[in-house]
Amino acid sequence: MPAASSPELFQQAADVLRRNDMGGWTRAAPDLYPHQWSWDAGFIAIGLAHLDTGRAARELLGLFGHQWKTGKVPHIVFNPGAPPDSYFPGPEHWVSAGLFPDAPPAPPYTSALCQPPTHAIGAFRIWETAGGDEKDTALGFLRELYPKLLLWHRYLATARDPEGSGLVTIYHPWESGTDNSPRWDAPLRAVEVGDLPPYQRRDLGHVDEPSERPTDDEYARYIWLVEKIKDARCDEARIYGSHPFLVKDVLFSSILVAANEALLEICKVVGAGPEREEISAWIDRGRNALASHTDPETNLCLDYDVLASSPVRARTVAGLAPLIAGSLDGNRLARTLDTLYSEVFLGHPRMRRPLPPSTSPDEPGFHPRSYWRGPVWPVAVWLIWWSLLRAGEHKRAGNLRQAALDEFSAGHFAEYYEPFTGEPLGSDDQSWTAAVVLDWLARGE
Ligand code: 9WN
Repeated sequence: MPAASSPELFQQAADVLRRNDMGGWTRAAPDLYPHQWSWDAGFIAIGLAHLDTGRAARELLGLFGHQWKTGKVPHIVFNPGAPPDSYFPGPEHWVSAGLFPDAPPAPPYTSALCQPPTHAIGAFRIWETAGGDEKDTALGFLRELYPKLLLWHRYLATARDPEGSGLVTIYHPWESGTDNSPRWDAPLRAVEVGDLPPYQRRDLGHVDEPSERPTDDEYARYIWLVEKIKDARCDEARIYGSHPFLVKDVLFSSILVAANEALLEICKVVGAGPEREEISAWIDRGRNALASHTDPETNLCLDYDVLASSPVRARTVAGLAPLIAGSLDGNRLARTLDTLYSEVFLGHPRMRRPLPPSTSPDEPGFHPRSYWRGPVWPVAVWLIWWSLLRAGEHKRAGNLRQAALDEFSAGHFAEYYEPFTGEPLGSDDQSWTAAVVLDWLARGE
């Protein structure tokens, strides 16, 4: 397909979101992902904000309607209308309300995991984007969502960080959103898989080649971890005491810092006061922790395997977490930018365009077609672009945006792209890809 002009591309992206609109919420993709995913919804709201403030607001309010008693926002809200064999593990596998005392009591069911908290970022963008008559709608929305966002962030700062370290602990690679990244290879290898009920993967039916998706061995571990969480009835303390996968995720944690900054902005808009100190303390703690988990040799921020008591050495886009968390001093910003533009990432000689690959091509676990092991993910590019803007790096941000639009303008709105050839991979018409393209086009910088 030839590259579309900006107005055409805007229209095509808007059409993807309309086609994926299931009536007030957006499926992540037409076939592969027929449900609502949590961190996707944050990005989708950013795209929808350019089309319809009220609809963008509903995307997040709807998701938060399924928030657990603990404050957790579930990683998937299952679409009761999706065919039972369309996604695995589906609602019948999780049976959340029956098993988990903290889950919402009635269907639609949810998974028991969570994902990075993009929601406050999306919510504040809805406010920033709304103009004229829509400002009142946006204000009403922020007032309604704010207490739910606060509970969600408090859950992450406490249940998911009982050590008060400033870093969020994940229980499953799916919680990171970067499922089969080499970041998880070592901690997953240490998981001993026991007897599993028979299951059939559904994802492989929706891609051209199995190598674009995680392997069967990874899936067995994913499903085993789900079983362990079900055994613990998703009781956070029990999980912390017995679960075979507990990792401090620096990318998740950096998104939480950025989301807490957005939450402080929302506090100002809605006139909330007393919690501001608490939120500011979370931000400081998060930034300090990310600084102390940055490897001086590679200048990459490293996840921390709680059970092995060791950093996880993998060169992935997550290593740039401190840039996403923001407020780096001049020296650290310069070093982080050097890393981003070095041959390890954007400047790698084989990269088709200067875009950050999910995993460095120099990393032994790199695979150019396999999901989070190398392909370029538009949403990860958006996060880096947005972080550059927040850091005042407007020229770099502009160049990145242009490279992204050049790469993603052929109308596929693919889930991810081969880094050396630009071939679209995974699902087409992925909602969050359309959403970030809309944002790039609408922002124009
Ligand atoms: C598991 C929906 C989700 C994204 C994740 C991406 C992929 C699911 C899967 O799709 O994960 O949650 O079945 O592979 O890795 O980031 O939220 O788009």
